[in-house]
Amino acid sequence: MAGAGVYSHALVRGIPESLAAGALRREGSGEGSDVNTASAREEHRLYVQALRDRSLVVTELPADEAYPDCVFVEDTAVVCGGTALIARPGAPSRRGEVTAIKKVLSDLGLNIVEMTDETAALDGGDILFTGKEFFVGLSARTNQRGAEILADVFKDYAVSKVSVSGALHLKSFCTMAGPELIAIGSSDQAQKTLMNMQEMSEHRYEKLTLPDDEAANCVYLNIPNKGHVLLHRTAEEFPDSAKEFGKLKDYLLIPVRNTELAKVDGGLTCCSILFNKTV
Ligand code: M3B
Repeated sequence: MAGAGVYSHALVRGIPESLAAGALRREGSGEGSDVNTASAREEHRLYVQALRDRSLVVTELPADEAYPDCVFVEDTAVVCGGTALIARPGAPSRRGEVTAIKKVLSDLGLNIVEMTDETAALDGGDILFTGKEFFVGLSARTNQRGAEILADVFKDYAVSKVSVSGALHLKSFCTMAGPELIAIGSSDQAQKTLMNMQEMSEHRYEKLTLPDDEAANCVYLNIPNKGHVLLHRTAEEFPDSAKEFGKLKDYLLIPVRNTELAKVDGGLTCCSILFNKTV
């Protein structure tokens, strides 16, 4: 992986029927609102189509009814520079999701490293790769041991830990939105976390502040000859944040609706593992 957003491949997975009743929810999350599975699948289809349209090679794994959260593949592996670190999801009910992911990433030619330490926990949603370094959110789902193992595996990069509370994952309120650009939500938690990250880093990043934390979870693609591409939440969902995205210059902006998976704490990055095989 050379820089943020440089990808040739994507791995996605279907939405099981079991998601609506069985997917984990943070306390108070999407309260009283049932997931409409048909709408969720339609939104997901458009998301996958947006990746395909940008000429990524997309592999789609079928859903597994035994794992209600299996569409959120981001949490199951961290891929960088030809190596896939298979995660050990912090939620015990999600651990089995990695088996199918490991097989397909291995079939795709990646070098597989497993996290066998039973004291380790790591969700990919807590891992922010900026293209230059890693930030690991220490959350209810990712612990010190998980972060240490990641640092061991991706030795070429600095790995800094930041504590995350009041949100599920680090990427619940921040992601990369450009080669040097961090998208960040406006909540105190988001702003504080960004300050911590900046203090630990030797690099200087630009920031894109979004009024809504949820909107700060966007997918940045840097595709040869296509320039900067950003999949972001729609104006209908987050009008104020969409206005901020609209100010980005020289970007192809692709609004993607994600109303249904959001009810079970899923954002745009959650639904794919993006990696580069052309290196
Ligand atoms: C979400 C899992 C939801 C489980 C992703 C990152 C931030 C907004 N019900 N997983 N990776 N979280 O998303």
